[in-house]
Amino acid sequence: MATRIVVILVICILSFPSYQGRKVIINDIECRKFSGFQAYNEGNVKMCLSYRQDLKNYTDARADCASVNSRLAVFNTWEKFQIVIPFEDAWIGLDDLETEGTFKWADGSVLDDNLKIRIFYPGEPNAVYPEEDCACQRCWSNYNKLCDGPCYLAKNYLCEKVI
Ligand SMILES: [Ca+2]
Ligand SMILES: [Ca+2]
Repeated sequence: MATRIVVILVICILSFPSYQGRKVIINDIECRKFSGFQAYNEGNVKMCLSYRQDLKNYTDARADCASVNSRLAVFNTWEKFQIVIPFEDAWIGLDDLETEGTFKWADGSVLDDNLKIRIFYPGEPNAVYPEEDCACQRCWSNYNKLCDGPCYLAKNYLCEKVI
């Protein structure tokens, strides 16, 4: 009986795509030459990301990414968004700091309306407080998508190397 449980557990672990559902490409060398960065993929899309858990506000997170020649990560397609889904309480490169209600990615492009509906949690962005100008992934445990939240909050964040 105990053996059977162990076997089932091992099968479950081996069949899990990767750690916590994150789609890491284990053997990628292109990204790993940059300290702290790993390759992730979804379909034909590959992204080079660093998940930083040292809790910074949005401005400081953005500056930290820039200090290693990267940017807050841009998930501007549905495929790319699949990559960010498992990450928790993390700033990404999306905000409406410039014009309230117009979300822009860290590459300067405006968030597509159709994508906006799909990547924000239902009812978000809601600008409950005037300072809710920054997009955060899984800001609350039951939220598996983006919310707009106050940019001064200290959170994890995702940097992206454009390669
Ligand atoms: Ca806002
Ligand atoms: Ca909100």
